[in-house]
Amino acid sequence: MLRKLGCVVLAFGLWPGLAGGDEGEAAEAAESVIRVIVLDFNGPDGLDRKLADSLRLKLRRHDAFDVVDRITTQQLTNALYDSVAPWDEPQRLFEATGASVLLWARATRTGSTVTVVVKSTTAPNSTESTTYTDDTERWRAVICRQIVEDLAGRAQWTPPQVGDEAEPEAFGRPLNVNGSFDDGQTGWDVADNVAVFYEAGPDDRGKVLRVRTDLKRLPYLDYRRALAQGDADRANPPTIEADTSYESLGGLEGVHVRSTWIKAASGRRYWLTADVKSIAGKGAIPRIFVKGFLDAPADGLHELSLRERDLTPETFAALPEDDRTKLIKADTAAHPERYRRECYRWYLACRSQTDDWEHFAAPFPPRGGLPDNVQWLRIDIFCYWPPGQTLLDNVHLYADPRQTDPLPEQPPRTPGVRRHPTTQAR
Ligand SMILES: [Ca+2]
Repeated sequence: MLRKLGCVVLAFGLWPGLAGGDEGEAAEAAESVIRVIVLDFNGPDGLDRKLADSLRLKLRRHDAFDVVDRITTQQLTNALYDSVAPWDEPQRLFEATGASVLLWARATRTGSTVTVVVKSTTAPNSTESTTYTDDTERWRAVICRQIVEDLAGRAQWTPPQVGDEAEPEAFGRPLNVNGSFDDGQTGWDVADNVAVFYEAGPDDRGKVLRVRTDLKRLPYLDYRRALAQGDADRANPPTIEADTSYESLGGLEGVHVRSTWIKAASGRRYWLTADVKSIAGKGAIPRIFVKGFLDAPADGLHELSLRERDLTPETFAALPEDDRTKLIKADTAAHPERYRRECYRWYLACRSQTDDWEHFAAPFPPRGGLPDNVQWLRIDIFCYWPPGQTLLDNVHLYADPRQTDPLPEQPPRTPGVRRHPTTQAR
């Protein structure tokens, strides 16, 4: 837990233009960007250098701050200072970099407690000092966050959390097929009868999905591979030994159960709901992904298509270019789903706290509407750790009944995070 010692001299008043706005909208409230230089301070225990890097990174993510990079900082401090310390004559650095704030920090550890003394000098030369302590393993992240919040004079933006918005009392029809599983595997990956079952559930729920992850992984993966190649029979599945170790299926690959394709609508908001019951191996945390895809240009043949045409990657590559192009064109027209590329991902974490049925629901995207490059959606139920058995029912995808108009996509708030260049629709 963060325990702040001493007064917070950096907060509220150092930069009055930044203090006192609404949480979460720092960018709009900031009147100007403040250029900051963070010095490396090589303390005896090696904590300081990483702290300086973390602080630069965290400040850089904040719209209100512009940070001089580490290499420039090191080169300048070596070039500008000889007998005097940079913090004793900060004007040289201010003039060389255009920065108006100089920060340096000294970290010391006593037992599990880390104490960080941060000194800040604002141009022309007014130095303040603040002490922070933390005794958790995440001390660097905790203290950096506190420093940045103090510098900005406001709490850091917190992303939307599950539970922020109450679940609507009434939805329209689900957009996915057979989320109740009452029609068995219709609308979902087929049962493999080893890890994935559609069967009569308890508690008058009709049919439910049962997923096992407490299995030896290699025999199970061999079986799935044989199924994919038509060399195994679901109706006559192998007996696979149970395994609840870290080496188990749940400890490594986990089990995915995917829905059929759902046409996406850009600008739309959705809700995903699910009922989950952990039956053997308590505290299951299935993640129910909703993955977004686009129809992307193909530059080769899908492995299933190769097999269907009695081709291998080598024999395909040996064909004349015209023939390859024609084959790809014909196959993408016949099987567009094989060439879809993932371009969006969100998930509902169903962290069950009891061994009874629990209901989960959340809207997505967390902010704004669905990006316009998403053409298809697919629900992907992922069960993994702890190894055990999980029942799922009523996994429904709905259009948000509260939404009246399409919403624009909200871009990532972290600078440098961009949509991948290959995720453009064809
Ligand atoms: Ca059901």
